[in-house]
Amino acid sequence: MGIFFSNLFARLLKKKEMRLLMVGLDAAGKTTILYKLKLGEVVSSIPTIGFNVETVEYKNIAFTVWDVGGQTVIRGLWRHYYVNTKGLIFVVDTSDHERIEMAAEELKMMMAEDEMRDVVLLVLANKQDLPKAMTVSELTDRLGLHTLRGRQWFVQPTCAVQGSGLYEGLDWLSDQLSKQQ
Ligand SMILES: Nc1nc2c(ncn2[C@@H]2O[C@H](COP(=O)(O)OP(=O)(O)OP(=O)(O)O)[C@@H](O)[C@H]2O)c(=O)[nH]1
Ligand SMILES: [Mg+2]
Repeated sequence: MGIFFSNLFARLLKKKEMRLLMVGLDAAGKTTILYKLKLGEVVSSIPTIGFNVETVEYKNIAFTVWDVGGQTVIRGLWRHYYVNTKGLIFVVDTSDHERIEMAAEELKMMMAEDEMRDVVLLVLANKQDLPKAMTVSELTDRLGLHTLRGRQWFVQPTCAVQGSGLYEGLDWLSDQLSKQQ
């Protein structure tokens, strides 16, 4: 997979200072994905009042990762990370039927943020290896993606533990972002 990633990131690097955000409910698979991508040292920190943030800097690409579904009071702090964000990667545990509505709600709220208006949305339909996993079309429906207006979005099935689908998803993101240049 290494060679694919180097090609992909070579393309992303053509753009100056790229910020990508990866969010999702807890246990969706974000940290697993971050490590699978092998971009560099993953730094875990808790800025100001308690929300966990993981960052990886790869040349001029900054990956920032955190959990959505936290307390409302800390949501205001997220804005700090929205600035200059080009791509949002929303990770969903497709086997978690109980919390899909919560995930949909969180996504909707983030998409409504002013700073996120032009952000390209990549949804990773993770944990596709599990027997009860929702299909892409079911997830698309549950997240209400067809109701999004004026937004580029794409749903990629993944299995983060095996690393499958990650490249394809980021490839789509990279294509969209280079079109924006
Ligand atoms: N079966 C399966 N398990 C997965 C997959 N991706 C992640 N997991 C597992 O799900 C659990 C949670 O994964 P994490 O990567 O820690 O999830 P996270 O989104 O970082 O969670 P928080 O840091 O708690 O917000 C771990 O036990 C992973 O091994 C997948 O594609 N399939
Ligand atoms: Mg994590």
